[in-house]
Amino acid sequence: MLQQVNGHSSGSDAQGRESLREDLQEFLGGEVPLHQLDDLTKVNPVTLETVLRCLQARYTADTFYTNAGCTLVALNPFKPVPQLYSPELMREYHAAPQPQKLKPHIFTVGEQTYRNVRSLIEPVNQSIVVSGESGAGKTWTSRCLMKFYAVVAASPTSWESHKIAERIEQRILNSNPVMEAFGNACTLRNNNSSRFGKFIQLQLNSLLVPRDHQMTGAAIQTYLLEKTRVACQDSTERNFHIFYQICKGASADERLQWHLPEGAAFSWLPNPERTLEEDCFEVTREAMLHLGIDAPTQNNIFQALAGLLHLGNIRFADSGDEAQPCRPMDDGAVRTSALLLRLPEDPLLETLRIRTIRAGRQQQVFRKPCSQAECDTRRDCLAKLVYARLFDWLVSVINSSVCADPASWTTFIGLLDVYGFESFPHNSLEQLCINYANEKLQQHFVAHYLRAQQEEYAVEGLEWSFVNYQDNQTCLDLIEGSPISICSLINEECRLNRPSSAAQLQTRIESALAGSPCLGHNKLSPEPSFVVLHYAGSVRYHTVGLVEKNKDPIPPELTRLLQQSQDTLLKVLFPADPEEKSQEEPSGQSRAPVLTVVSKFKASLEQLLQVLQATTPHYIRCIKPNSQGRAQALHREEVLNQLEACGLVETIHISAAGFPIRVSHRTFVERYASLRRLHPRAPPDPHSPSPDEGHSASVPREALGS
Ligand code: AD9
Ligand code: MG
Repeated sequence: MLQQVNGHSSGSDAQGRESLREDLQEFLGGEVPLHQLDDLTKVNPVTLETVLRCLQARYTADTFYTNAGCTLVALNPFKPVPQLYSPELMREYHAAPQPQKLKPHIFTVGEQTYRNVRSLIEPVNQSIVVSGESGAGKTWTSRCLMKFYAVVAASPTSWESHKIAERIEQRILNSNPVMEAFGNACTLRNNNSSRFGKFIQLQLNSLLVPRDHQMTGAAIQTYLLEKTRVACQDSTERNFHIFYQICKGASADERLQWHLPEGAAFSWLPNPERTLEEDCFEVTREAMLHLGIDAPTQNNIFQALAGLLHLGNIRFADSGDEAQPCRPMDDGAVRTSALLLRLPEDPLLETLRIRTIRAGRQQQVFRKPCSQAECDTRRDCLAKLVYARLFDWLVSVINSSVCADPASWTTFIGLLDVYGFESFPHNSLEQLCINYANEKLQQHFVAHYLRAQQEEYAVEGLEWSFVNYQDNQTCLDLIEGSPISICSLINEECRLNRPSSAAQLQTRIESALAGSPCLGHNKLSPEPSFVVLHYAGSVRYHTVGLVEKNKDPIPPELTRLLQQSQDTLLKVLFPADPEEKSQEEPSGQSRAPVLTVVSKFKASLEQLLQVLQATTPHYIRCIKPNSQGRAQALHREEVLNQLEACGLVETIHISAAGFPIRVSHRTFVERYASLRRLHPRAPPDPHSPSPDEGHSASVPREALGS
């Protein structure tokens, strides 16, 4: 008999006895202690208050997962609970005849999706949408699920040997530390906050061993990295982890080579004294190595990153004469960054300080010295450009290392882990995009589950009293709708390319969208801003710099400069232009940006949703018990807000009253037609309607037993 783990009895016999005891207790009218209620559909009555009390009782009893009908609620323990994620427990869920009868766990969801893709009845690609606000535990959850599949979907002989780094499962797992080092950072909400969205398709193959799918590869798609963080961090936050890792973990030789002496101060490296678990350079290096990024290439990457840190130390002073370029305040920083990025020093300085413009009929070239602020912007832009290309390149290298040949996989399980809803004292385009993505996912849930299920019952003529839910379509209309929305107004400002102040943008948004109930009132803010009432709370977005960020202009001289680098990595990231196009910036106002940040983001979200819609979705709702990240502390108000925002009570109502199993009529007939031979058909009831092809066979919860 295996150990008792956090209320997880390990044998299915024990589980069965427990469940029988609960049923008996219920039947006899006895109260089941709240912390033992595994499914929130059993809470009576289902209200925000009772659901919260149940979750609170379970949290106090160190029980972190609870079913809520079609979703799983995951409370963040904010402390290590290793026994909850052990390979033994993974195998127990995998081997259980009915994993849903075991204690609620992310492994139940993992196992269910795994069984669904193997199903002979209706094998469909699956997806697991992990949602929740920043710091709620999404990345942790998807990491654990990946480990789960690496264990259960590995080839049977490899269970003992799955530590071998060359194994595909291990390589897929290695993508996590690398992507988190380069794409995560410490924010006010989470020490390891994802600053990019990720959708990973775990590719499975049933060709080798039918009905026993094995993981043969993975494909990773990322969404909008918050690249501004490279050059601009809030004083209480940090840059991407990798910068701290190289500064803290470099060897003495590397320090010399990368010009990173112990204790060196970098303006783009705030709060270096904070030591986080994520500052582990060795883990990143090791994982990169296993993904095929060899030591010289790694060295190249880290040297370029050190170059960016020195670039950030370049400060400019106004020359006092408009015709003269600004002066660098520290020649050393220019020299070192040029050295590390293997760029020619003078052209680097010139590119940062002087704009070249082609204008007039003859397309004459003008050289215009930049103001101090413009020099800073160009310096920041250079760093963002390098970092974003490096990140994309890393993702493509990882993909080429883990992606399976199309012929070697048949189905996939998709794991979605995007940046969670966030609201800071200062919010800009990054938060608008992040919260927009969360609205889209909430809408996917609402459309897929809350609305579609009820509409289907109505079509099928089932007795059903409609459950009201909060539809966030109005908020999405405000953000992305047509013809006028926040996105369209910001895009229009970019297209018109006219000088307009932050205050004007605020006025335009507030007057053009005044009718939307999701646009809040902006009375108290001294700074130009607008307020959006999101499903998860209201957020004030500051309009200063919003249009410029959306344009994300890259002066062509910067790209040209980087193409001159002698560095092997930068040569790959910035290959020389085959056809030397216009070398200079076109005369200022004439050219509008082709695609704005918001437009690109919107298109990538649409694509993601199309993929999700073609799968059977499963939902895990991560809940953050308190905003300080403390163990054993559940703050009622904070949790209530999250429960309310995600419509959990409505979900429970619909799940409790609804039908847990739905199979299309055609599949049902195909699957069970043979039973007719055993039970000859009864004469048809003249009063009952004949089943239609397109209809589904729904099985009531009571008919399924417990
Ligand atoms: V963000 O939207 O990327 O800012 P996430 O991804 O929702 O956010 P994350 O998974 O990073 O949050 O979790 C935040 C922290 O909570 C982790 O760094 C862990 O310290 C902690 N955590 C989360 N889940 C667990 C868990 N199941 N067990 C222990 C956990 N600690
Ligand atoms: Mg995350």
